Amino acid sequence: MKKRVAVIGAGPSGLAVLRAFETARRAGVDVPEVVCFEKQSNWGGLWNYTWRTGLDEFGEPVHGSMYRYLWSNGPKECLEFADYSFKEHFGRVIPSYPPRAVLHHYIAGRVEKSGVRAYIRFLTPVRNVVWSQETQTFSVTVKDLQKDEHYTEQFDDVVVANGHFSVPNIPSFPGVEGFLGRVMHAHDFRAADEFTGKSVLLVGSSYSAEDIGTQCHKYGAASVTFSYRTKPMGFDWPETFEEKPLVARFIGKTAHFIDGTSKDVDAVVFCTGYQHSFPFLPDDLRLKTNNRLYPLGLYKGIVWEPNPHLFYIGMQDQYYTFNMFDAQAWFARDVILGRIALPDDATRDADIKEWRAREETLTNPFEAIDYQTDYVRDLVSATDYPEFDVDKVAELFKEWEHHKVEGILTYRNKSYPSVFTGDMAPAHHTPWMDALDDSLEAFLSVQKSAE
Ligand code: FAD
Ligand code: NA7
Repeated sequence: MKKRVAVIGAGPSGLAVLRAFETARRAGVDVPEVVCFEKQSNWGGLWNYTWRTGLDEFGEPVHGSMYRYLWSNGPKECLEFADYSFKEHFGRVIPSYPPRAVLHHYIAGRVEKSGVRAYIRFLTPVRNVVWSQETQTFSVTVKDLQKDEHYTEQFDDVVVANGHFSVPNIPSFPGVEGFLGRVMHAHDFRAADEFTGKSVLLVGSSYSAEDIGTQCHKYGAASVTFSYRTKPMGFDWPETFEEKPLVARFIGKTAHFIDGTSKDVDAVVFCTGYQHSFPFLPDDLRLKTNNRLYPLGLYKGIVWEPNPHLFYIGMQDQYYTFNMFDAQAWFARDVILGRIALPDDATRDADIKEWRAREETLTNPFEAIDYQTDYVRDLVSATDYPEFDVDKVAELFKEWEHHKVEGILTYRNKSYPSVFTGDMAPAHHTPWMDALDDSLEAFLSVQKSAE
């Protein structure tokens, strides 16, 4: 009987797996039957915008954490697919920092062309995965949301690609229950114009705080205050911004910080990160980790150590995204196809420990970029995923870091060359701070040449 592979999730990671198998099939390889289960009605994962928060129309937790007016927070040249350039997709060069809809179009375009939609069962969340030692197969139970029915099928391998920026981590602070204003997590943030004229407090000091804070400023917030636990972001913020240490308590509309200072605010947004969550997996198959570059338990960051029929894609903290998911998907595919022979348990364990030990020595973003670059290089060299110059991508990431330090409100006006086609991106027709329309049509209208 033909082998069967289940893929959980049709975001960029799950789609990379479908694309990997389809590429092999089209090259004449006898590939397994692949079935992808996706709980949303469309593909693209987080890039598939939803206005909903909380529960969806079926009572399922809403996956989406993206918001209106979200623009890529890194250069598109760093995430470009090695087998499908932006130029190929759009038929011309486009600026380096596209809004969400443009990136969704790009992700979808590649998989549409490879015809993999037929492998996806939409509106079908995975509920339960059980491994049988006896039959050496997984029983995967899913719910068909439209029919309101559960069913179970058998698979030889399972690939978990359900993302890890969807289930919010929400701490509590004394007095927050009595705060006289809006309190929410970044997962539920949808539009910055809700905060026009308001003073906003963002708890957290990473990407969500930085981006939601600058969005609120762009759409007219009166002030933006960040509260950090470990260290401030330290950018050269506009004068209506402040960075404060951790909140000690809330009284009325006032946030009191542990350094004894305070600030009156209208709204609090917890930008306190996300949890890796796999409610459909039993303990013996479930990855337990925080958001980091090398979670334990995964050989090459992909293959579940205790059971190499289970794979995880995209579970790392991410500098690299789409092309790293591709590199992982090609690797997982080749293990499943028997093209990559896994070493014995002890060798796998030693390899994981070596990567993890190096991860623990990293002290700054530049070292972290080099680390993830080496990780991607290692994966790409193991498969027939098109070789690409990861050192050039690393250089672009480092340039991006410098550009953010030079101007947190202006870095998105910069342009970078494609690692694949060599073309320099043109400047966008409108500086990011003035570009209030984030639609694909507005973004792709008249372009200027690179500055
Ligand atoms: P996801 O995109 O989360 O997709 C997972 C899929 O699994 C979803 O479609 C979901 O519906 C499905 N799923 C979940 N549970 C189940 C289940 N039980 N059964 C079936 N299906 C299920 N990256 C960048 O490169 N650039 C950016 O600018 C950028 N901005 C970001 C902004 C925000 C606010 C967030 C939260 C993330 C951002 N990212 C960005 C990172 C983002 O994680 C990746 O770009 C990418 O979306 C990860 O892909 P994924 O497929 O691993 O996960
Ligand atoms: P991250 O990058 O995981 O960052 C989480 C932030 O939340 C980080 O600054 C943490 O502080 C902070 N945090 C976590 N728990 C607490 C508590 N209890 N109190 C105060 N602060 C806390 O998540 P993001 O949402 O910013 O980014 C995730 C993705 O979304 C990313 O890929 C982006 O592209 C968009 P710490 O520094 O650990 O002290």
